[in-house]
Amino acid sequence: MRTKNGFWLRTLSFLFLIFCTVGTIPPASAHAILIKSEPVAGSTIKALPEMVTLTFDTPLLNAPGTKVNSIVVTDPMRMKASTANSVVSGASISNVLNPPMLMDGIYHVSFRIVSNDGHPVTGDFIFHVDHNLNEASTGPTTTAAPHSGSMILSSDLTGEGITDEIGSDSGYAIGKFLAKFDTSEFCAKIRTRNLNNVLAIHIHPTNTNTLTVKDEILLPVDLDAINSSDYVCKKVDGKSLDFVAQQPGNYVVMLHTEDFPKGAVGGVLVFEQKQDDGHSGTPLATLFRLWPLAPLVALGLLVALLRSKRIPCRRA
Ligand SMILES: [Cu+2]
Repeated sequence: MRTKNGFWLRTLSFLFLIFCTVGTIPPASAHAILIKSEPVAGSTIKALPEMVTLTFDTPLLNAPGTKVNSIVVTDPMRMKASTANSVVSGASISNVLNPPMLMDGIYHVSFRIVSNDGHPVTGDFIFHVDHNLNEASTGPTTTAAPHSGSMILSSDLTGEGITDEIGSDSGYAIGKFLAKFDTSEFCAKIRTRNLNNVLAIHIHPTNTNTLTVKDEILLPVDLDAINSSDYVCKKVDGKSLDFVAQQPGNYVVMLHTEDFPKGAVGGVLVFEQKQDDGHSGTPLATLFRLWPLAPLVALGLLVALLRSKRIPCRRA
């Protein structure tokens, strides 16, 4: 009797051991599965959002500073619209978009991610941007009167200007903007302080009812505008420029950094000056641009003065 009990006990223990061992081996289907994306895969949206976010069914390997997880977005011209570093948060990964220009058409998203268990997964999908979407069903849309010439705008960007999220508390930026209506260009020069690794700069519309900043990019700003002494211009949609000119206070400049991908500093656009002749700046501004010649001019004047008064140069 004793030996029979011992046999069953050993057999059960053995089976239990096998069960436990098999149970701890991760099944082959543990690879992360994309369960959600913004924009939704295959969808058509009215405007390009400021970032693409993918959510998986399992946490991703978080290795900041490395490129183990990446998202690449290309625009309808197959130009890269994503930024170098994607940000991982739990089971989600986001990439702030920095499109060379805004256009309707097919955007392509491809990703390579590594889940916490070390399995790499790749995939891709598309979404469409069509700014005429829903226009027929919503009736007449608001239009802005066409502008001519140019307009100078400015913005003070602070962390407090980021209303939906927590912005940088030490970062600061001052932006000067030039809207050229005749050539449909939006130009910028931006001075920054305590803001490292800037990913993208966007002009966003605000929702005037809820006073929140919309996700869509109205105008992209070239990163070369940072600490540039001259305006750096981008070809943009003329209608968007007219909207901004009509009501600058309804638009927010937002600067995204690696530390604050959802916005480090932001500020509303402020009207400064309008020129109708198509030339930017005032005569004073033109004079100011020539300031490097000032010492030469001063020297010339001094020489002329010395000659006219015939003051002899003393020798030491
Ligand atoms: Cu933005």
